[in-house]
Parts: sequence; structure tokens; C-alpha cells
Amino acid sequence: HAAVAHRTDLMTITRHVLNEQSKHPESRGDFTILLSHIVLGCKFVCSAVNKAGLAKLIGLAGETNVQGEEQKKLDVLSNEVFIKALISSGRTCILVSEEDEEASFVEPTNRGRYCVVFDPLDGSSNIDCAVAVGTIFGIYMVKDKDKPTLDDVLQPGKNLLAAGYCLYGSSCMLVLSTGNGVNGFTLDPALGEFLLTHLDIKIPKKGKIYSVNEGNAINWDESTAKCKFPKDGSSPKSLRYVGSMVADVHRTLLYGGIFMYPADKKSPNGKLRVLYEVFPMSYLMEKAGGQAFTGKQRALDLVPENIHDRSSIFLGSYDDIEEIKALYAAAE
Ligand code: AHM
Ligand code: MG
Repeated sequence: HAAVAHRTDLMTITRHVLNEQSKHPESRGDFTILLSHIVLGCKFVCSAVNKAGLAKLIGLAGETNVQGEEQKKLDVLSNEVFIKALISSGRTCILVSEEDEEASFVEPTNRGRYCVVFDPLDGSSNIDCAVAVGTIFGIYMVKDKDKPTLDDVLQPGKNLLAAGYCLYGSSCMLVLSTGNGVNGFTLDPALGEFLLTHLDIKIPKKGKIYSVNEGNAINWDESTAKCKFPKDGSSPKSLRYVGSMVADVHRTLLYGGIFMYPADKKSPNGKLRVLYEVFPMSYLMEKAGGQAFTGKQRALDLVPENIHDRSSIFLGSYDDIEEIKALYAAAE
């Protein structure tokens, strides 16, 4: 038998973040506690998504409802789990979820310094055919814990303290940046722990893939239509599109290329939401050496006016986004 190397020094996500935070002398462990509650939410969604098909067909033990009420939809359930986990962490102040029309202000007794913007279950139209979905989150710091206002979350993406996503795919992966670099953690289902598997992820400088809903092409502007053709005249990029932002962005991060949801004649602001879709993903891209552009400006410079605002977005490899910026500059 070939010798099997067993790693015995396990770098869990909690240990990793504790190490990072200990570099800041003022750190009191609050961020690590907050993150562990986000991780709990992700583990719950992972488990729920994995048995979604079964639960629907045969009704898993404990999930049959005696009143015969319809089972809660997974996105609603995931949202409740995240909201409760975040409030009970005692470290949050304002929560913005894609699922809730209004922001939630945490009661003073449970209040902490962090604001969390999130999409608990993105790409949920993919669940019924067992295709990957994800959770996306961003974290801001409140200005004054005693007087939280909506302005604390209507901040440009460049003010984020941290952002990440969890991909429920063929494996469950959490990708996180707390400001210095991007790291990836894979859930070990036996341990129930996310272990560091992708240290300091850098996006390839240039890629061969583009990812977009090409069915909208008839409504695109000329610059968007040109994105798949490299400037140097080499053959067009290959198309890959899952229709789950987390899966499409994760592939872009690891393999390089472009992910885009552009504005078009029908949707002048594209589709994706600024606070909990565009910002966290743009933040991760920049921290991994890529770029994120709206068609007009750096995505992280946007200042949202409302919590559910949308924006057009092009993000990915540094060189590829440079070419898109040049296309838009030339069209002006
Ligand atoms: P959702 O928040 O309603 O799930 O919509 C967001 C999803 C993203 O995951 C994905 O990038 C996009 O919608 C796909 O949209 P389309 O079906 O228009 O291509
Ligand atoms: Mg969404």
C-alpha cells in the first residue's frame, strides 16, 4: 500500500479567522463570533439543499407537518435560519436580506457593531433540478451602535469589512475575504467543519470563458455584444452559464474569464442586486486580483440609494475587464 498522508493540523475556518483577527490588537473576537454564526447558517442550508429532493418526495422524518400545512420553501426557511443565527450572535446591528423587503434593526439588548447584507439562497430556481445554489454575504461596521440608521448599510462596496459566499455544489465551499486576500474552505461532511483548502486565491490574469444569459442578446448594447471576442483577434471565449451567480462567479474566480449581467434595453439596471450580490462578489474579485465594472464605473464605488437596488455588472480576470472597460470607453 502506498503511504497515505493524513493531515493532522486542521486549519478550520474559525481558527483561520482567529489567526487573522489576532493581528489587530483592538480585536475582541467579535468578528470571529459573527462569522461562526454565518457558518452555522451555511451548514444548515447545505444540509437542507442536499435533502431537498427527498424531502419533497417522501417527507423526511420530522418535516411532516401535522396541520398539513405546506412545507416552507427552502429560501424562506434559509432566511429564517440566517436571521435568527445573526441576531443571536449578539454581534449584529442591521440585517439586509434579499428575502425581506425592509432592513431588520436588531433590538438594543442583542445589538453588536456589524451590519450584514446577504442573499440566503441565491439561484433558488435551480434547486428542483439539483443544480448548484449558494449564499452570498457582505459585512459592514455600523457608525454609531446606539444610533443605527439605514445609511449604515447604504455604503459603497469599498467600505465592506468582509465578504464571502458559500457554494452548495458537488462539494460545499465557503470563500471568504476579510480584507487581505481570498481564501477557500471546503466542508468536511464527517467533521462538519470548513477546512482551508484554497489558500490565497488569485484569479487568472486572463481567461477563456464568458458567462452571461445570452438569451438577452437581442437587447444588449454593442459593447456587451463584443465582450466574447478578444481584442487580439484570437478565437472567441467559451460560454459557460449555470444561472446561479455563486456557481458562475466561483468558476470565474478559479478558472478566470468574465461573468456578466449587463444592463440592456429591457433592464436598464441589469438584474443583480447591488448590496448582497454585486458588492460581495466585486469585493472578492478585487481582493483576488480581478476587477468589477458596471459599464460606467468601478462597481465598489457605487452608492446604493435603496437596499434592493440593482446594477449592471461585469466582473472577472483583470485583463478581460480592462478590455470591457475599453469597449465602453470607445462607445462614449
Ligand atoms: P435570484 O436571487 O432570484 O435567485 O436571482 C439571481 C440569479 C443569480 O444567481 C443568477 O446569476 C441570475 O439570477 C440568473 O438570471 P437569469 O435567469 O436572468 O439568467
Ligand atoms: Mg439572489
